Amino acid sequence: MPMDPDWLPFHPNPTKPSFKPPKGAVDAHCHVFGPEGKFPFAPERKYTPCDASKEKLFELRDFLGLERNVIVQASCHGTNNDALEDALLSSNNLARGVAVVSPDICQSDLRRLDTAGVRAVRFNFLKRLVDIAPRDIFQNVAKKIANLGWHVVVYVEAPDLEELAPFLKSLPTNIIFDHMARPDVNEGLNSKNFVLFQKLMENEKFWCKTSCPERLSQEGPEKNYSDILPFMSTLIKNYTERVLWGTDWPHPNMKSHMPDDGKLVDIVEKIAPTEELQRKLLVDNPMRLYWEH
Ligand code: 0GY
Repeated sequence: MPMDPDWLPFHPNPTKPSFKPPKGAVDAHCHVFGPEGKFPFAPERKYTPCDASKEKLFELRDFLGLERNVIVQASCHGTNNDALEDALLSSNNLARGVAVVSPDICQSDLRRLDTAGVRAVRFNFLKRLVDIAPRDIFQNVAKKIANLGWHVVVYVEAPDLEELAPFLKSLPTNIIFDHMARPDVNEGLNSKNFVLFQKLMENEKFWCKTSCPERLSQEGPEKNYSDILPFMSTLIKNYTERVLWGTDWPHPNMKSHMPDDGKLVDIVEKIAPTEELQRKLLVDNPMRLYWEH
């Protein structure tokens, strides 16, 4: 099946970043797609991407000066984590995974994923990406994975946060928000939803990824996504111990433009202006969550 006609493939030759990430830096949000010939996309998917292989991902990691990846199961692969598992097993312990699992997954399959390097499940609340499961299904999955020491990664948009917050608080594991729960840049730092988001972040079970300027910025790459950067710096300053960063390569569903991954790395210096903040964001925090247990 060819990729969707409006699909933008990942950047063919990103710039070498001028910012040099600290030793051991982790890209804590990226994906592998296919290759479709070996790992077919899920029949229930909402989009058909281009192939984005583990080899390409690891090559980009080295080129950008990063050392590790957290690979997140994308919706186009549904609950079949074979491509993810294969990438983890060939990563030489340099990758961890976030899976999407079916509610009836058995403990032995969970243990196999754990051995491969999976440390979390993802709950996706974006209607354009998935048919959203009832809450009790998510609750049961969360219970199943809690005793493995895994956590839950949540993909939600800011307007849905208020309604979802009590449910998320009730889950038995840490919760990691993708892309800062997608704040609306036009509403500003003092908007009701971003204030609510920060209030949630006061609770130590919540973490977030200060990622995806390319999806959230209105100003775009010409202005270096500068309108979204204050959201990232605020979270990094206020919740330094519980923030992560990632490229989001290969940038699924980007329709406006394809970001230059090297330039995304250069943004780190702007949102985490000291060496200590950079080390926490890129090394200490993701290592604690994904490698050190
Ligand atoms: C992201 C963002 C998107 C897609 C997915 O699972 C996915 O398909 O996560 C998106 O379209 O916003 O984090 O990759």
